[in-house]
Amino acid sequence: MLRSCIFIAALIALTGSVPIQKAGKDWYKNSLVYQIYPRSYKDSNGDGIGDLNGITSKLEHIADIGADALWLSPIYTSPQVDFGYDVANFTDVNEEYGTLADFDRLVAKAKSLGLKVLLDFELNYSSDKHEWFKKSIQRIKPYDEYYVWRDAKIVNGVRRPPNNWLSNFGGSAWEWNEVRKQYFLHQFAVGQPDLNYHNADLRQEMKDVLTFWMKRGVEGFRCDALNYMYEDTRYLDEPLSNAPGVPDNDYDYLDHIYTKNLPETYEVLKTWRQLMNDFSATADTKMILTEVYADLDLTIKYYTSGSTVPFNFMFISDLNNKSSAPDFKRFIDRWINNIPDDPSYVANWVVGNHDNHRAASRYGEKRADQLSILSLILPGVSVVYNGDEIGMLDRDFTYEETKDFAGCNAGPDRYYLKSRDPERTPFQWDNSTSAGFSTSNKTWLPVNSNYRTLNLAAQKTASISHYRVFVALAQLKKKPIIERGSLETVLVTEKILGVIRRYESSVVAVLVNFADTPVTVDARTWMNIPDQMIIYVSSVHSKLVPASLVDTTNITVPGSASIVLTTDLN
Ligand SMILES: *[C@@H]1O[C@H](CO)[C@@H](O)[C@H](O)[C@H]1NC(C)=O
Ligand SMILES: *[C@@H]1O[C@H](CO)[C@@H](O)[C@H](O)[C@H]1NC(C)=O
Ligand SMILES: *[C@@H]1O[C@H](CO)[C@@H](O)[C@H](O)[C@H]1NC(C)=O
Ligand SMILES: *[C@@H]1O[C@H](CO)[C@@H](O)[C@H](O)[C@H]1NC(C)=O
Ligand SMILES: *[C@@H]1O[C@H](CO)[C@@H](O)[C@H](O)[C@H]1NC(C)=O
Ligand SMILES: CC(=O)N[C@H]1CO[C@H](CO)[C@@H](O)[C@@H]1O
Repeated sequence: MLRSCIFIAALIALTGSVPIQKAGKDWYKNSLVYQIYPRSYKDSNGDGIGDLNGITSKLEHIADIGADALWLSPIYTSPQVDFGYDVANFTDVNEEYGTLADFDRLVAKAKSLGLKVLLDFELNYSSDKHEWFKKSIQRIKPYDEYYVWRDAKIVNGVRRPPNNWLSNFGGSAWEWNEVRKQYFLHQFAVGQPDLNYHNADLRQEMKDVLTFWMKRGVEGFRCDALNYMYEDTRYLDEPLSNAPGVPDNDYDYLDHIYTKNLPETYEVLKTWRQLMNDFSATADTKMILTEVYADLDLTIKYYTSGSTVPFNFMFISDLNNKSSAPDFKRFIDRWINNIPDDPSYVANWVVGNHDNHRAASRYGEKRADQLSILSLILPGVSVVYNGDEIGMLDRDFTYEETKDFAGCNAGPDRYYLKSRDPERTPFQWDNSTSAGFSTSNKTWLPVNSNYRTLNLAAQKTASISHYRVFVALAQLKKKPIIERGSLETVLVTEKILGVIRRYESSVVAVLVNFADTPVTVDARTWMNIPDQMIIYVSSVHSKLVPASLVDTTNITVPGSASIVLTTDLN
């Protein structure tokens, strides 16, 4: 039962100032990492493309939402075939995004706001425009072995690729080079030749790249597609996956036993961790985030190989809007129970990213806040993609509008299954031209037409908004109860997931309703919480009033709503 009993103190707590970010060796253990997609964040020069100076001008927003670190998707020199994931120079900034001097200004301002800067590290391949590749084609030492070159297989007098390996973007992973008269491997686009980590000179080059950026103040790296780093040097055909309905040129047609998750990957990661620890023994712990879409045991192994945050993609890969409360409980418990037993290892919760549909689109608008609530109340590192703090939605694209070549390659009938454009549209700052992203009305990807109502400025002034929910949660996250409190997950009913954090005499309790109709429960008994608690925040569509007192013995959770209750607001 709800009573509209408003506490003045509660309101002050809800609108109070943002706590200071943490420093020190343990800073990462209860941190909020905010992912920025630079091309779509903020355009400072009116060319319709986001840039570094744009990001610098918006760093206050990142501090305001309580982030500890910002991770920039690739900013390196690139022909932009895969929007920056194809790197032509690992130690320079893409012209469209600015210069190294702009980068230095970004880092300096971030530091002044207590924010750490993390970079994406594209370790697996380079662009075919990279000098190394040009020299490798010419067989110039030491570059000749920087890439994976193999002779053709001649079948009945016809030249064929060395084996059946497929690219993640469809078709053979091998491309013939007329000059060198060999095939090179590209597990992604043709313009992204795979680097050869079996070569010691190449391994050293990549370490030098890490050092280059650490000298410029970078405090961690997110390693892209790490599990593809090595492949089996016997170059055997991969077996068929027998996945139903998958065409024979689709990556999912094969079972990737020779090109993914090889044990050498873990060894290379350990050398990078050592390098980063040695770089500055007195500084805060450097963060390594590893992107691996793999089974739990393979993912968990990255903890003990130097990763601070082996991305936990459960909210993306394992769970969706059809999942039940027991499904959520099972996956959350499984992760918590599998973290290696050492206080240096903490959980992490990824809400969304630039490769997957937006959280509010995956789970539906009524559940837009559910993942933010769970990721910020559960212990450990919360990883949030820019725009999710205001509940941005996917934009539907036609095939003609599609820019992402993963979509273009899939063709007009399947592009929408592969394209990542929907979740990459410009950030919606306000209701002015191009949502305040750019002064130009022509932007590299179209702005979602919902920006007139769905934007940051509007959400800052509204009394209830995704932004307000998010900021309130981030403030709560800084408190000892979330940083150090105990954790329990319970099924209050088959439809209601409960998450309880306790610290000294305080309690924070989350109730998530997986039914789309209201459910009334005795949360007091099933969650062992006080009879009366205060609504700290609740999902926007719940229509519940923050700071009101509830009787937990008979509490009604609206359909699809999530509620965060507290015992006190101090
Ligand atoms: C990469 O950029 C750096 C500037 O940091 C420049 O000095 C270097 O020559 C470039 N390397 C290549 C291979 O183009
Ligand atoms: C549930 O997810 C599917 C797939 O992402 C989506 O198409 C559908 O709109 C979602 N349902 C709701 C109610 O949003
Ligand atoms: C875009 O801007 C140009 C120049 O300011 C203007 O002429 C045009 O009407 C605008 N287009 C749209 C769709 O707003
Ligand atoms: C645009 O946003 C401003 C500030 O948020 C607001 O005052 C104004 O009413 C909005 N205009 C429209 C047309 O929504
Ligand atoms: C619980 O609350 C509902 C209304 O939300 C009310 O109808 C019901 O009588 C209450 N039950 C008890 C035991 O108080
Ligand atoms: C995803 C990707 O391109 N992975 C490559 C990473 O680098 C190794 C170098 O040995 C390649 O073989 C992988 O295919």
